[in-house]
Amino acid sequence: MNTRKPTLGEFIIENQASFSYSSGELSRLLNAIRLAAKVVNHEVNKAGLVDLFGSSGDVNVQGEQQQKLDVFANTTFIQALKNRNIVCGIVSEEDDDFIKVDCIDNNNSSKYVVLMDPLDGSSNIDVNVSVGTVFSIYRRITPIGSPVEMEDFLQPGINQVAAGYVIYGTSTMIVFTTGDGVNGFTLNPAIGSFYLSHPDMKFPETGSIYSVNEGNYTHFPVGVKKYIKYCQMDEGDRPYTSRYIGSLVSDFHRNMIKGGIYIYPNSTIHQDGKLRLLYECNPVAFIAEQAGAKASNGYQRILELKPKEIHERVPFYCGNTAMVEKLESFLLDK
Ligand code: AHM
Ligand code: MG
Repeated sequence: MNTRKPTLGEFIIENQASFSYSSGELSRLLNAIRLAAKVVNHEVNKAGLVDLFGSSGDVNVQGEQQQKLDVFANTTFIQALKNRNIVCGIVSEEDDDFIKVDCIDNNNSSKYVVLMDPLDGSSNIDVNVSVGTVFSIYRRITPIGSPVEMEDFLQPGINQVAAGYVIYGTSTMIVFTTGDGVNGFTLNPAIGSFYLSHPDMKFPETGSIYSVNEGNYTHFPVGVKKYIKYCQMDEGDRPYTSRYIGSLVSDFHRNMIKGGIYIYPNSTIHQDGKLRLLYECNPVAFIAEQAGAKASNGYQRILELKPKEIHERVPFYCGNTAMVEKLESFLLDK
């Protein structure tokens, strides 16, 4: 029996026929992300040695300090996508406006746009804690061959063709979905290839981890405060365990494997929540649903929200369905 695990490259080729609207372009796009992930991984791993920790001195569109690795990851992913002429537009957390990609070589025939957070959880970089890349892929709405427009990016999450994340952790993984389940690939650094290590990932039936920045507790809506107290109650399978890394990708990834809920509410300090709908919440929500879980803004399904602008923020509750629904019930019961 052949028990060798397929590489990500082999998996993409083998499954190309099952991708929606398959023409090989999505496969090439995923391959570009795979390549950029390897380059960023290499840099993340040696960051402490080559003075990449710390701030670059610039401030991004959200008014946050950009870290050197943020800038490096942003440039790397954008170049990997641009150089291969496989996307017509890109939105990045690090850039104010969307990027129009001119694909002269193939007559501007690309049909995909990519939205991404090139290095999420970057405040964790300096302290050697896991960070991630999050990406979301859509088919454009405007005609192929014309420059992309804002409407190509402001699509609800249900239109996503593929989404995923890279986690630069104790090992480096790419986890993604094309709407046909979730698969995780682990990098073998000695060989430089990603291997299918986590096929058909599913949230466990039940969860007992809640992940939230409790330092902001007093600023949370009453319903969220009540839910946190519920998690801490000594009753039935509770108290739940509290685990919070402060890196969405890492917190979500752990909860998908162990069972739990990720909570980032609106609050008196973050009126609309902190996480970005288009390139943080939507891709994670797509993966969560494909893995049998739920993602909500407290009242509505994340994937059905109609975005108004590219850097829009939204409250985010994501994880085991029963846990998310319990939290929603506390929000409704003021
Ligand atoms: P970033 O995109 O600036 O890195 O911020 C997003 C991160 C998420 O990964 C993480 O879950 C959250 O911000 C942590 O925020 P806080 O420090 O307020 O708990
Ligand atoms: Mg981010």
